[in-house]
Amino acid sequence: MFDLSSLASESNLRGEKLPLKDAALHYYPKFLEGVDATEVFQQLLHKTPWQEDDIKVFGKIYKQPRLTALYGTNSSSYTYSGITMHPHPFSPLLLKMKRQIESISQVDFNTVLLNLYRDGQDSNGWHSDNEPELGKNPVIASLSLGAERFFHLKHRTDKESRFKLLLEHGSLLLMMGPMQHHWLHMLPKSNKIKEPRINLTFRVIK
Ligand SMILES: O=C(O)CCC(=O)C(=O)O
Repeated sequence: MFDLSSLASESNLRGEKLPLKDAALHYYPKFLEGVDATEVFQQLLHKTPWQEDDIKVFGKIYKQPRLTALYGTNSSSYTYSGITMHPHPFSPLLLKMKRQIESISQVDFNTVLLNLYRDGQDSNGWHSDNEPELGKNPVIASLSLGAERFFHLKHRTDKESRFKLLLEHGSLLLMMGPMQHHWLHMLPKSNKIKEPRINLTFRVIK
């Protein structure tokens, strides 16, 4: 097991509040730095039991354009976009990251959803994390590893309010407040990206 000690340094905890109305969004570009981020990425890439699910779009069945895995501190399942996932028990590495993220967010997470975007052809369509089991105004902590990808946001009712953020290797994005109620987010395809990216979203499933 390697050491995530760089997390303790102050520079890693320096974040910025992003100027979004009807939301609280904080970005920590160097939450995991250099070697640590790369080692965590490699371990997750090779040791995670990735699953490939089918999704139904307008009555037709497609492969979901990414691989996923769910981990939980209890056995509560999580259902989104018609897919019900059953959690694996947290690994020591995921538990360590959960604790470090909790020290910033002050929220005790019980679930983490991992997404593997194998290359730029994998993506995540417009949605918000507003499933009933997440409760009102959920705090969602999103850790990015591997290839940098753009994260797009659009307000549900104010069509002028759009935002785009480059999620860097080792960065942490905290989504809080009424954000999931007012905003949709997505990760578009990109022909330029040939490398994989892993995203972890820590959540509280009630
Ligand atoms: O990959 C990302 O950064 C976004 C993931 C996401 O939106 C989700 O898992 O709900």
